[in-house]
Amino acid sequence: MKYGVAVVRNLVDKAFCDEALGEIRRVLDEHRPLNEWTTDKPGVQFHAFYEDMGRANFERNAVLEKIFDQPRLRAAFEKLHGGPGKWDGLRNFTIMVRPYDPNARAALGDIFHEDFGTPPPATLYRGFNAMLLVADTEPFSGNFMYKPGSHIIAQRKLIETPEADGNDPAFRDAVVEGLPTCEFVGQAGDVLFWHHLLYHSGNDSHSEHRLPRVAVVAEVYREKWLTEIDADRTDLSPWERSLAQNGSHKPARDEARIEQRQRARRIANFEAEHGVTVDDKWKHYSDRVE
Ligand SMILES: O=C(O)CCC(=O)C(=O)O
Repeated sequence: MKYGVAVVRNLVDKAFCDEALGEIRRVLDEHRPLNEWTTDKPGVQFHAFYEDMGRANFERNAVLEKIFDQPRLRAAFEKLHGGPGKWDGLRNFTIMVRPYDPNARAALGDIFHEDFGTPPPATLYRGFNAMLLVADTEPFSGNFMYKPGSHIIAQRKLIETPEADGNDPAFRDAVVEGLPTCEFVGQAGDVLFWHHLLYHSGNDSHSEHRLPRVAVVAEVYREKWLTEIDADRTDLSPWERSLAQNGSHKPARDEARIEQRQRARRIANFEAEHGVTVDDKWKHYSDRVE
């Protein structure tokens, strides 16, 4: 809540991490020891798989999707969203690999961003992300870095200036100024959860033992957009509470609108390109608000 991030160690069994790593090797066609991976081969890899057809990508992966079946991780998703049935269970995720870069320095980076995509970012939105490490890392393995507390400052600034671009350098610099930089170093099975307005980045991979960062990042979203937060309620879920750090708030603009338009455009392009009809469910997926 206060930091916009939570790290839970050993949340996912090693057996699944090994299976996921094997599948990532297969997807990347990269079977050498991890410390031989470089930015040339397999290269920095961000490979998304979406059940949600509104993302205009129908690639799925049955092995990696099982991240959503890991019992303790699933229980954490439910707890953060306030109980079973609140989170919609969509299997959207991304493989994120940062292998050793011989030309980089072992250092924390200094450029951070929020992930909302098309500006302006939503002040409330519909969920958060979770990064599972499937292999051990060490400092500067190409790790996730973040500015703790940046989500609160960013939300406050967005409440004051609702049309702002969160990744505009002036906006971004004012958010992260003075905040320390933290790095997610961990072992296979460790998970980091992050708020949608947390400023973050990945460092260049240049660690002592040339260990790459190999992770699967799950989207933990709900279908319905949050349109109001009442900070006085005592039954807010931890996720909702993380959005109430600036007090009660009701955005004046329809924060789902941009996603609805993008969804319609992507699906229309996808249908034209592939000669298929996408199920109506995905066409109206972002229409639901509460
Ligand atoms: O590679 C990383 O850890 C950073 C990931 C990132 O910047 C993102 O998910 O937007």
